[in-house]
Amino acid sequence: MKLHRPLYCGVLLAALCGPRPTPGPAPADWAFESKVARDALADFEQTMQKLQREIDDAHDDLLAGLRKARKRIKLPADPNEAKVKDLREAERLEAAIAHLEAGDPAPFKRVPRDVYSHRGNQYKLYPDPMTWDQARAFCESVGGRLACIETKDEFKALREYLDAELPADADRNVPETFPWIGASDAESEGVWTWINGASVDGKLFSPGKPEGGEQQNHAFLDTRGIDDHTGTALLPLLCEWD
Ligand SMILES: [Ca+2]
Repeated sequence: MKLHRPLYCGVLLAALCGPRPTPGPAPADWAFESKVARDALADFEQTMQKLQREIDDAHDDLLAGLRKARKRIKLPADPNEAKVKDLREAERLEAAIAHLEAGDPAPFKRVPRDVYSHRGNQYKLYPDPMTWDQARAFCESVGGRLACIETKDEFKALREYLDAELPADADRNVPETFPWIGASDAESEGVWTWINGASVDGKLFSPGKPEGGEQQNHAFLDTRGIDDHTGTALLPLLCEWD
């Protein structure tokens, strides 16, 4: 994961990567000689810093509002005499306050631009290849997870999306065009599960797959379904938000 963080989570995507990012200086290989480029970068950095201040202020306002709401709930000394409704609301507020006080961002869904939507879920193909573990960590770093494909309908829709994302002249039968998805049988050979805990429907495997036995324990999507591969292979990845 560390290897890829600078690649994706530099200045451009700082707003998407990790909790409450603080904009840092541009990477060394962005030390442009062109004045136009340097000026554009300086403008961008200024905007990012301004946005960061606004995010910090909004965070503080939210925390203050939640604390105020909690203060307004007066619970009797004996919890047995409290109304259930008040107790539950106090608990919810206290949990949210603790979350924000720990410095974690408000848990809103963060979905990047240019996602593909299907039946309430969003998906995005990231073409830069990485290992399965790195792909899993990357999707989590942008607020999603490696895609879990649980129905034939979802597979069909995603296949259309992936085909549309590839250049028209791309060879669609080479592994370089197949993305990692979130299934594995690494824990127990032959028992394929999605990272969301669901079992993999055997009917969704590509014909003749899985075939790699103990050598291949991580899933990618080929043109006909789920396929197995060695987790250290470098492939593109498909993230999902729900
Ligand atoms: Ca296996």
